[in-house]
Amino acid sequence: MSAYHPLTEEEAIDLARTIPGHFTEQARLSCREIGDGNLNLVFQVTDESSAQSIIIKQAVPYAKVVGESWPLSLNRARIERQALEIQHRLCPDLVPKVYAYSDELAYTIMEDLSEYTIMRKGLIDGMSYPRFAEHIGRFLARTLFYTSDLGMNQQEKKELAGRFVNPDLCKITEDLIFEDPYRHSANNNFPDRIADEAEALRNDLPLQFEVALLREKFLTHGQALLHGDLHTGSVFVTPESTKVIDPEFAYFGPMGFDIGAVIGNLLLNYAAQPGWNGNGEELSTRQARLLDMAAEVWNRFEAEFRELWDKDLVDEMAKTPGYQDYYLRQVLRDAVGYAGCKMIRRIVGLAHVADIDQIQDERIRETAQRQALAIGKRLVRHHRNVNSAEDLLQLVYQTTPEKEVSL
Ligand code: SR1
Ligand code: MG
Repeated sequence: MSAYHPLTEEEAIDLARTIPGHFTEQARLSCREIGDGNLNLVFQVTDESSAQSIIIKQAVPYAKVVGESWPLSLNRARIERQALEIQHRLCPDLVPKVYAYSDELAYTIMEDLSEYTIMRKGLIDGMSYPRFAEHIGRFLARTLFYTSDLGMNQQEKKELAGRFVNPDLCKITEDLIFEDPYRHSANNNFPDRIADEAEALRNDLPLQFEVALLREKFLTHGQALLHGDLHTGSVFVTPESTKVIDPEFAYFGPMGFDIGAVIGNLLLNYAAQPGWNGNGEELSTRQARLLDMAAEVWNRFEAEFRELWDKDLVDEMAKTPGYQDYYLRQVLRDAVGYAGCKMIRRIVGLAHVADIDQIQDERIRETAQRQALAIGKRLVRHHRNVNSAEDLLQLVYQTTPEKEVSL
């Protein structure tokens, strides 16, 4: 019989004491369950005198956001832990360290990041993160390159991919991102005020054609080990430092999916900013900063990825002239398409974002929802024609009438 059960706070404290080099035997430890995500329990165990703390993250056998009617495999805790270990090996300064784990109890004990802020919250508050694009560009380039057929032994890659078969979590993405928003679905969640937008999505066959192409790539294109859910709630930041957490959706998929997740979430915050700042000048500054950041994420990723390719390529055929440019152009186009899909799902699908939903004024919130949908749809529609980060920005400008520019 399985020993699995949800941990109590007392058990979490007992576990924390077993981690070597953290707490003295006399330490007075306290524990809080701080999980506010959709899927897991998160215990923070703190030594009251030294304020040292660690995190114990435990999966529950269902989607917390919905309840026990939506069962989910506990295997995702093992997948998340192994993804964290790989990502930490490739980017030690950008990923929390794993101290211990139990696959049976589906928990991972890891470094606490209590001095950091969840990026989504920081962006809502108008904070600036000048190092973020450089950090996430490096995270994306290194994790995607070194787990792809370009950067790792191709037989070993197939073995590794076998350990990251993640059907339950992929199914969430396949349904919530690539299907529900375009159908009548009990999972969907949007206010009556934008029911016209949801209806338009259901009737927009050219848009659905583009989504079908992106969905097919998500289903079949095992290009590299993805984080799988790289939104701004999966990133802890300070102005100087960045840490990527929560890779439980990890699987081998198209690189553009991770890059698009980052860009789409920056653009969701861009669309939401009028709800967080009425001051015209400050609003323009924040929005310009977000657009610069979105473009820089791609530019930093691309520059670093090209460097790794030139230095550490293992695939002889990939040295063929022109192939690197072609490959990266496809990744950019995928990223733009996935960014758009991610924006659309956060407005009409099951799981939303605080950037938009917590805007107090109903009319400003509605405008932000419509703006996010307009950007998302435009990115999806035109993703196959994009050739640069500048083209991505042009698509965003085209959804703002006074900034209309032709692509
Ligand atoms: C049922 S889980 C809903 C969403 O939360 C996660 O963060 C993923 O984005 C997922 O789609
Ligand atoms: Mg998560």
